[in-house]
Amino acid sequence: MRTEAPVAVKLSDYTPYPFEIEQVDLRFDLDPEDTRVRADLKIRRTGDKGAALELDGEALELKSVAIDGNALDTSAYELTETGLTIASVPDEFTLTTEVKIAPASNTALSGLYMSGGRFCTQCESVGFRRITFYPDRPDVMSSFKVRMTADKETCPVLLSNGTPGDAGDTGEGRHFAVWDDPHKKPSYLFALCAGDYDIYRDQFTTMSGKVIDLAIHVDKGDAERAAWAMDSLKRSMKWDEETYGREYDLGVFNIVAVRDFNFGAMENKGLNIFNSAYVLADETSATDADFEAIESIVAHEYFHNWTGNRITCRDWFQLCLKEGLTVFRDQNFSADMRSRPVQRIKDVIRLRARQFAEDAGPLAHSVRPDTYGAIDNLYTATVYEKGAELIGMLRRMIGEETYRKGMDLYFERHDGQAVTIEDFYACFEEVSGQDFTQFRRWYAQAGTPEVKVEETWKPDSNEIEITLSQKTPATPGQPIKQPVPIPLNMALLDEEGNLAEWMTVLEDEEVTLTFDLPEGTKRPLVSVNRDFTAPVRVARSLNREERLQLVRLETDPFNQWDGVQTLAKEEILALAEGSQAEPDADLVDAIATAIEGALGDPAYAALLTRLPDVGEMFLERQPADPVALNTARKKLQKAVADKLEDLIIRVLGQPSPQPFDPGAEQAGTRALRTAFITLLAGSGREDADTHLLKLYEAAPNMTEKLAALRGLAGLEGQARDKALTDFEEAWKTNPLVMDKWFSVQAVTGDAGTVAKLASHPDFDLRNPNRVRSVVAAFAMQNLSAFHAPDGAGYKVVEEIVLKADKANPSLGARLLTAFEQWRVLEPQARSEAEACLRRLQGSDLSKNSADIVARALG
Ligand code: 0A1
Ligand code: ZN
Repeated sequence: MRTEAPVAVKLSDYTPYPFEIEQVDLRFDLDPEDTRVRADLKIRRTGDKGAALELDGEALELKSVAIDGNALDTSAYELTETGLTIASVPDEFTLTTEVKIAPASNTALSGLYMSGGRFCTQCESVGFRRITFYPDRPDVMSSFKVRMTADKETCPVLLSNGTPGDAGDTGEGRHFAVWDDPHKKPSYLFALCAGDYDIYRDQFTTMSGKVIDLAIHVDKGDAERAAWAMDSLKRSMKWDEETYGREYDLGVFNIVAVRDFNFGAMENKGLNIFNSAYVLADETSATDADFEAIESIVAHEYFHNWTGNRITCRDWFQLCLKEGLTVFRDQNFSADMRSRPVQRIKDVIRLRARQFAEDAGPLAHSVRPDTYGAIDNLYTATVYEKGAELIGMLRRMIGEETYRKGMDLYFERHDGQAVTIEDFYACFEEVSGQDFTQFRRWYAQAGTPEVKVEETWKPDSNEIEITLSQKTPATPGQPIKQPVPIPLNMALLDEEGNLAEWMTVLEDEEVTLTFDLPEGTKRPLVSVNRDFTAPVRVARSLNREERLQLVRLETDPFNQWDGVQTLAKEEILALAEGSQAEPDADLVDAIATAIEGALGDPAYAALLTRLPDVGEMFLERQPADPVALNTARKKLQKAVADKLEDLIIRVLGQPSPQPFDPGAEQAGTRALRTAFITLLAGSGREDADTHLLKLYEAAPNMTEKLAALRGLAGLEGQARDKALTDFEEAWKTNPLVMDKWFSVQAVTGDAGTVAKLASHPDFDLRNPNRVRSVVAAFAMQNLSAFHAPDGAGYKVVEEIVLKADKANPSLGARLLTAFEQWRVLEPQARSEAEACLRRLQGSDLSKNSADIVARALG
């Protein structure tokens, strides 16, 4: 059977809801197979007299409907697969509905479901309609009161949004609890959790002296592993007070960790629900990357309390209003907690890997799209990551102080409202006196602008002319692009340092800047887009010599790193295309020198060792041959490893810092150690495997253990098998660590490895983390194997995704985005990928997946 792609929803069709829901009273009688939900909605007409009451509802078994206590006859309403319509309703009334749902069979993980035997919810974007009939849209905000009853033994803890009220026994082994949320909210922020947890508790005193009770709920026995998440939460609360003047607004803040979750975490009011991967961490079971991710996701969800919850989105087209802004806030929090330049580089790596690729392929869409098919597919790198870059540009253009004034005005003016991007920018226009009409094109136009830089040096007059021009490539549905304002931090550099530094906002298609320099000045070098002030691709026709010189003189840490990246990219391309047989010795020297020169800042040095990923190279030259690119990348990596051999052996011969601390300083030291472990694995040294096995066995923390395991996984032989067996034996009862075991093999193996992993007894199609640890790891991080010319990579992924998609459409669709780059591939892989997409299109896919496949095929 073939599923049609969903019908598009359009921004231009927006109309306000014609009723206000003044109060929502929910009563849950919780049971895994038969949960009853009674909703009393106090409703008042605000729009058209004749408007029918339309409520969303999905997978609900309606038991009764009443208006002001009078049961409605089936002829008084229309019930469909997607909702309930009552044609004639009074202007003010209370609607009561009762429905039955079955959380235990909800495998989509949207609405009320069970994870690890506990009840939990996920309502963004459209999960609430799977709990009760309701206008499930973000611009309908209401006060919610919740009363739930559940089995006392299996569910001793009962949580919802807001603050707890009455609680007690109801007899027959059941008990109840009431939660009241004083803040009006849209339904997507509703949450409920019930189960037996271990609880890690703490308190936070806000800037006005209010004491907040904080609690993180985790699986039995895991409480101590929530310590870092709690620490991150308290630092986030403090940071938002200091940086944005935002105080927490309820007496309690609860977090619940669940093992089965489609995304990272969810910002439900006062009750954040997290994928347990972003809560649980300790030295032996979590890597520094895990600690870092926990810190930033805890912050992200907490920051949503103001940017998302107090002020929310009018409709889902405005998703970037809360997500871009909140990512920008969490990135700055992380930069303040750690190192600003290192954070910037990591943010850009992520942006380029995920967003630039999205922007360059068939799934490209603008930061605020004006149409969508399946709403779950709107949670993209473009909305999140590019959305954050746009706020960063706004701040650079008006300065930090004015940015803060604009945010203050936004909070003051729109608190309690559901608003649009236009409302947001109106605040900044008011405080800055600037017009952001042209800037808002960034929200409407998809595609990554390319900025071309041309320089002319006139030695006779000591003048340098710099011509900057911009062009955004066509994207699906948007053949013609207009110029956008591009803020570029620039500098002129010479042997002594910076001759000049400034910011140019490139507003037109082209601009020429001329600088008169003092007599006798040697030709300066031009540094462009320092600190990556704009999310653009910079094109310059510099030769290797000039680029090497630029890396040597660069004073901006981001650009120095980026200069090395560009050199490495060109080298990998030359090696892959065969125009060069071996890596250039000067270039390898330059990379090694840059690394050696940065040893004082090990986190930064570690980033300098990183070579561009194969996927990044797809954007550089097409058609792309992933296998050749991977071989070329390895060649360059080996050359760098050879050059740094003594240093690597010396650094790895030193002990890892003890006692363990997850903070930035030690993490930096470990980052360099793991970078060197990776180089050692790629060195081709005969004793690499025994050396790696020793490092694996001796590693006192998961960061280094996993780096060694990953290095070994990519080699053949006994050392590899020994380490993989040992790791599995040691961690078989810890699912988060076992996810890592699955994923190291998926990123280093081939289609056969994936098939084997998928038939492992612990492979669980119902658990998104586990499925991602195999399929996403393989299809998104092991590109030479996924895009193997014989199509075996595609086939194995297709098979698993078809099964996963049946149970969980959101998961299935996300995995299928791995195909987004298929058109740029070399002919064999390309035709296999197309054949696979066509097979998928002819299969029984969820609407979410059908949407991705249809767009990918375009
Ligand atoms: N709002 C959350 C992310 C999120 C989005 C959708 C979800 O289910 C469909 C779940 C979580 C965030 O930005 O953290
Ligand atoms: Zn978010």
